[in-house]
Amino acid sequence: MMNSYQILKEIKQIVDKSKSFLITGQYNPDGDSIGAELALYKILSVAKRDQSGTLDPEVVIDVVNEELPPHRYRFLPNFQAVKSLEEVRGRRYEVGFIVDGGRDRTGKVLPLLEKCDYTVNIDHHKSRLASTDTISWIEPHVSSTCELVFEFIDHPDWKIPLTPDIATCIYAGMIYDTGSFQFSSTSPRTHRIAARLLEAGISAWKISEEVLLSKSYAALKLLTAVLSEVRRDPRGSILWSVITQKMLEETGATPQDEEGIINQYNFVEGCEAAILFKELGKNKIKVSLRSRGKIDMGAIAKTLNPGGGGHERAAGCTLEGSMEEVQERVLKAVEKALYGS
Ligand SMILES: [Mn+2]
Repeated sequence: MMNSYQILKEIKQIVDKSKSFLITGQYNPDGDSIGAELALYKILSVAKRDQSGTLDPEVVIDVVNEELPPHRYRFLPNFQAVKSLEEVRGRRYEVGFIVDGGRDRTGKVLPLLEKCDYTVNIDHHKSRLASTDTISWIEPHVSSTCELVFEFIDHPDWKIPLTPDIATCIYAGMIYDTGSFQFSSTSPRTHRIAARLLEAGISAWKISEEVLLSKSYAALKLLTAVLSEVRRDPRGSILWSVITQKMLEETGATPQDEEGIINQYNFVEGCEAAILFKELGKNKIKVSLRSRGKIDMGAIAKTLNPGGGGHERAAGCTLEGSMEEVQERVLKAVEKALYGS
């Protein structure tokens, strides 16, 4: 595989000869995905300026996901660049960027990517290593896709000024994926980049409030309901809970309000595996999996459903079956991985 220096050089060559760009990621973008998308939007806008500093009027840069990003990310600079699929229907782009998502996770944006002349995949998910894109830049040991996107700043072919708007987007993604520099993926480089972002003049505390701390009253009610349903296996290392449609109706919570609930379990003493089962509809259950490091949840998610996946410590999949059937199947797989039977 090429090194990042060479990869960024090749991306620059493609960007230089093109005028229309699609930026996408996971069909339901999280903080890292939207942060990387908007940072890249700004990077491409700067790269496509002429010497007088104005953007070539023929240049089109659209950020599109199947679902619009959660409300909480509206504070991010250039959020207005995010378009709905409806708004870009029929458009054709020369270059498609997929950040933090992989083709298989882009949902209804995939047909737009398939029409692109070139696709560039920038990601830190191990399961994306087999990508078929024109350029594939996958570094699984890196904390976030935003941390990779930061490399555009210093590369000699790009030389993008580190303005507060780019820095804000990158910081948002980094704190989202590292849980404010708490998770094991956090490296010395993560902190060095964070220092550069702070030096660029961002309001780190404000970004933390918006991305990680603020929650709706409905989210608090949902959290309380889910926590009250917590269960633990007899051997004591697996904690799980459920989110039912009834809970969502009673609390008025939205899917965005579920973010972070599973982390409440993951760090309970003795817990090696945390699972959250969410009722999506009749016989369809979304399963979120967290590991403290003893077992590889990405591998388990893939075994349960080839469409699932993620990282060793955080993964997920969607399964068919009743809540009881799915719970039994998933618990069996996790128990087998953890205890050997
Ligand atoms: Mn990520």
